[in-house]
Amino acid sequence: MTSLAEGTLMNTTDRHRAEHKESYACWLQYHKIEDAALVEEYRNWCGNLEILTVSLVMDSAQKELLRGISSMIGSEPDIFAETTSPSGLVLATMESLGGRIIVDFNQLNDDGYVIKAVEEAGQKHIYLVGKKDAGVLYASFHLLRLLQNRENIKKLDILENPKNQLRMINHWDNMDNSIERGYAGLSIFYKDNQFTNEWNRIEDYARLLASVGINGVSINNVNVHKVETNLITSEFLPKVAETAGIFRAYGIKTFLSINYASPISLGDLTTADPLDPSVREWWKTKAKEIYQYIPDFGGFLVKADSEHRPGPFTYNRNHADGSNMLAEALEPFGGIVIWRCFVYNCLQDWRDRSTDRARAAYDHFKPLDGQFHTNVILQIKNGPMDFQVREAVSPLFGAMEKTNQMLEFQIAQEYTGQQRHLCYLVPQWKEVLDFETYAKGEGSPVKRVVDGSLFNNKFSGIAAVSNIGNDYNWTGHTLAQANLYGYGRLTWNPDLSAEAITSEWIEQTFGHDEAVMETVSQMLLDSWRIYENYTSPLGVGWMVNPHHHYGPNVDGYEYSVWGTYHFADCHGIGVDRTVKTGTGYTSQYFKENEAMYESLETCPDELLLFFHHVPYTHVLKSGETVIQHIYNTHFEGVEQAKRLVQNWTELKDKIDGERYEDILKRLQEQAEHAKEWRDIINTYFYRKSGIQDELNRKIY
Ligand code: GCW
Repeated sequence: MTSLAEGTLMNTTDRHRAEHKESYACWLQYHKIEDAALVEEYRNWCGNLEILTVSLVMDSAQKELLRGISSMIGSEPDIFAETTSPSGLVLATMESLGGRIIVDFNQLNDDGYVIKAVEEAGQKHIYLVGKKDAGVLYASFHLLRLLQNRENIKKLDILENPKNQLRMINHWDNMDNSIERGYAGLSIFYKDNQFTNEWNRIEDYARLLASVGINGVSINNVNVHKVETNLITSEFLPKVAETAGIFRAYGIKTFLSINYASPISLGDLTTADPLDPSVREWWKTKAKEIYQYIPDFGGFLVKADSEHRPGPFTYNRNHADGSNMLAEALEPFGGIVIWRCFVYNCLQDWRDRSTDRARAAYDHFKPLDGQFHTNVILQIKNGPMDFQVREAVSPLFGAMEKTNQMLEFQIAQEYTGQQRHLCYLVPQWKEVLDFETYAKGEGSPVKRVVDGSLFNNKFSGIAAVSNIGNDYNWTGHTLAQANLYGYGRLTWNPDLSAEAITSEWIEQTFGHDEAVMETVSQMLLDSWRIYENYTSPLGVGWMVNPHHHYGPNVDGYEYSVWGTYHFADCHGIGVDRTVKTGTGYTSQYFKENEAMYESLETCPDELLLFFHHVPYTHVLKSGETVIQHIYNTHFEGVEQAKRLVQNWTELKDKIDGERYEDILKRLQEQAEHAKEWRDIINTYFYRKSGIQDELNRKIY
């Protein structure tokens, strides 16, 4: 019998599914195709399903194809288990394909697949073939995407391999159901320190993730508090296992964030020293227990010795000692340790110019290169600070030749408008992935470091902090769904263009109207720079209210109580991170980048204040002075935010009522809030600098 609470919760998901259909379905809309000829064509090719492999993941592929195809062409495909089907789809893995078609499996990696249309003896088959069953699932979602986008499928001949091996989402969900930096409702996993048991929502979530190729998920906050420490105990492991079971059916492995001090917190030992034999034994036993519940458990995600979290430093051990101990415990079961490099001294005194938060990750980790076990991966935030609207790319990428590395993005818009402002991050992520590190000379972009190809790593990939919650549209701002979609697609293939990902998403989400395609695409692609225009300028960062990080507050950075982190005074602004006169941070880059950032002449405008302290009258490459740039961009940003509203209203008759209104409300709020940003920032710098706006606009 389900409890009352469970019953009510189940209803929430069902209600969202039924009453908020479009909002809830995200990009898996599967709207009925109106063009009769196209329906006929698709029915000829996809009217039957022949399934040559039996597995949990194959079942998911079958379910999704049935759901999508029935809904789009209006009739349910018949299913054949034998090789007897007339025309239709054929789902097979390397093992079960037999000689049906020739596939060079050497060209496929573990999650790769082939989609091939073959017309023979009056029969039309589309083969969806994976090296393994996960590949078949990805191929199925790929085909559904093509059908949703009304593509011609007659001549399909596709070979796809994900470029990244680990394609992960990190949840910062707490068991009381709050989400650290969550902007779309409450946790979909937990409530009142228990699991919600809302399994149908988790399954829908798994579908969304698998549709864009995600294959790993960590389900609790990296800040592991008291209750969540118990996730690795028999109290909660059965529920973790149930959750993992749902994800498993979609090719997704489950990971947990752990409390480094667990042996103490769970009351078993008095130390968590990684070199203490009793601690090592404790984790080995613990790993064994976890794998009894979840045989394919992914491993641990660890935030240690950062922002007051426990870690090996307490025992005078380093990050290699700390992570290797866990790695040894997981190794016999094939698990991995993902160890975060977001380690810095949050009590740093910013008046002391010999310390610099930006330096911290590199300073801590670089000297340890070569000391980590093969099943440890270091997870590095895209920038050395913290998911700012603009910051430099972390110099750690490529700096540790003998260490597995992965990249951490944040889909949640902590510093970029918290899913109340529109800020589509794919263009920013592209810049990071394409950033040339020069680690092995030219041709060493970040994307080749984190896909493991540059240094031939055993493990590698990309992770990102989730932006979803239990809101009926999952992401608060309906257009923020595009960030989740784009993250997945880009992680699958970092070479896809932002434009291509964006159009794919719009078509699946809103349909094929040209005006919708054009307008929404422009809105999304411009939105990051618009947001940057009216917020923190030229890479200096923050300027948000302390702690919750929303809204303008120039001096608001919570960790700079001794003075401002931007070093603005009546003469100038910016952080001197040069070797010559500043914190020396630039020396952490390979020499080409060091030289570029070190010199005022070659440092790009958009990062000028990240690297240099300059007078307000310093002239940018754009020809404007720094102060005039601040005024101009802030005035312009507000106009652009207003235009977003205007552009959207022109689509009124082309979008369903709920999504139209939801998005409109957020855009209006953004336009209002942008004015507040403009006024606060412009006033601040006008007062500091005493310099008039050249165009004599009203500053305050
Ligand atoms: O960005 C900061 C956030 C913290 C977060 C931390 C981290 C989970 O403000 O909320 O804690 O980064 O990445 O560990």
